[in-house]
Amino acid sequence: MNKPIYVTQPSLPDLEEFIPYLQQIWDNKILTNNGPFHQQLEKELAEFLGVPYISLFANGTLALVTALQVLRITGEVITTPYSFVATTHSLWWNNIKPVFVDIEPEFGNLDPAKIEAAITPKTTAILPVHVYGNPCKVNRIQEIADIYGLKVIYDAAHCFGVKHLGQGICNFGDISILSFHATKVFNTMEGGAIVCHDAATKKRIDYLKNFGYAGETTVMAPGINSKMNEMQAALGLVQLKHYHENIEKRKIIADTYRKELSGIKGISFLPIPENTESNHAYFPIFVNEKEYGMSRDQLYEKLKHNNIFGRRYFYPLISEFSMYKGLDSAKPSNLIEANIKADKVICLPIYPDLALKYLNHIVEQLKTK
Ligand code: T4K
Repeated sequence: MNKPIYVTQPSLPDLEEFIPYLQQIWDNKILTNNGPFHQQLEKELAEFLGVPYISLFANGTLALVTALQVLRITGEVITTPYSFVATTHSLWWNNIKPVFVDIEPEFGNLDPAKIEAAITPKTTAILPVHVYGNPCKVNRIQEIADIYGLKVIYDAAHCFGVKHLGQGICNFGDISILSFHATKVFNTMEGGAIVCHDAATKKRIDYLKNFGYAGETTVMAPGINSKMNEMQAALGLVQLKHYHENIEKRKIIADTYRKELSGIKGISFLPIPENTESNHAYFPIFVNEKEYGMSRDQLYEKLKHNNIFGRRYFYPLISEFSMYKGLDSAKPSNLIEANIKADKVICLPIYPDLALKYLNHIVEQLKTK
């Protein structure tokens, strides 16, 4: 195959479908600051995701940073090392100490059984990630948070559209954040959102993303500028119309991988979580070197050599980066399961327009050594 196959490729609507929206922006000259498309997208997304309140952001990272601020989180926060760096960076930007806790082996999410041992008098919140879009053990995490009086902020960056236990996944915890980055199942090129449960919190989030302005002459906090602009919001409105067809196409690819890879010794993949409507955002496989006869990195390089650019999400662990490595909780002996997953994972290409011939090529490469 001459064409490189990347881990993902953004879905975009036909340009003709987007042009009338651009025309409207050009005509009314409202480019940002809670314009009409921004308001419309917030309304449509709240309905679509089955959540009470949503506030749009320029990206998921700024949504995370702001989520911590709106809840006035300080001190120490319990989180997972098995994620994208933005999760922990959001704590750093708020001068909060991350406390890494290991993951459970089944889905790779924060292990509730290990949370309590990491709670100290300085702990104010738990920041779990629904990694690859698979739900954390939300009820157990909430029970712990309730006992210790902690807030729960979910990094749901991978979770657009996921339903769990009969409701939108972002209904769990005190706040959830979403990412609409180009590489996500729903993209506004760059973009993100905070989901919260009450109007007062939504109002304060809206202040914080606009420099802290609470009216023309009042500034309630040193807020930042993290608003979504009208072009992004307009694209979101068009993208939403294609969401279901895109997820259907992703499901066909995920099902094919499951069927074709199930017989390969030494390659495993995650089960479909119970009570969950998945968005098939990622397709991680885990390589057992002894059984497969090739290490994860050898396979990764071999795939690259054959123009297949999978990604090792999430290797290295966040706890391995120099700014976090010195923390007590970053020691590998504290993060055994996370290290196991990080050392074995490759995320295979999955996106709606991945053609069958390319999918077959990927499967073929995995089957032949
Ligand atoms: N929390 C979690 C758990 C996250 O995973 C993320 C982001 C965040 C928070 C923060 O949300 P944002 O602030 O990003 O909204 C990518 C993304 O940049 C990042 O958004 C994402 N997680 C992370 C898991 O993946 P890279 O460095 O791997 O992206 P990149 O540019 O190498 O893209 C991967 C492949 O996708 C490329 O090889 C080709 C393809 N691609 C990418 C882009 C950007 C395209 O075809 N077109 C494109 O425009 O981080």
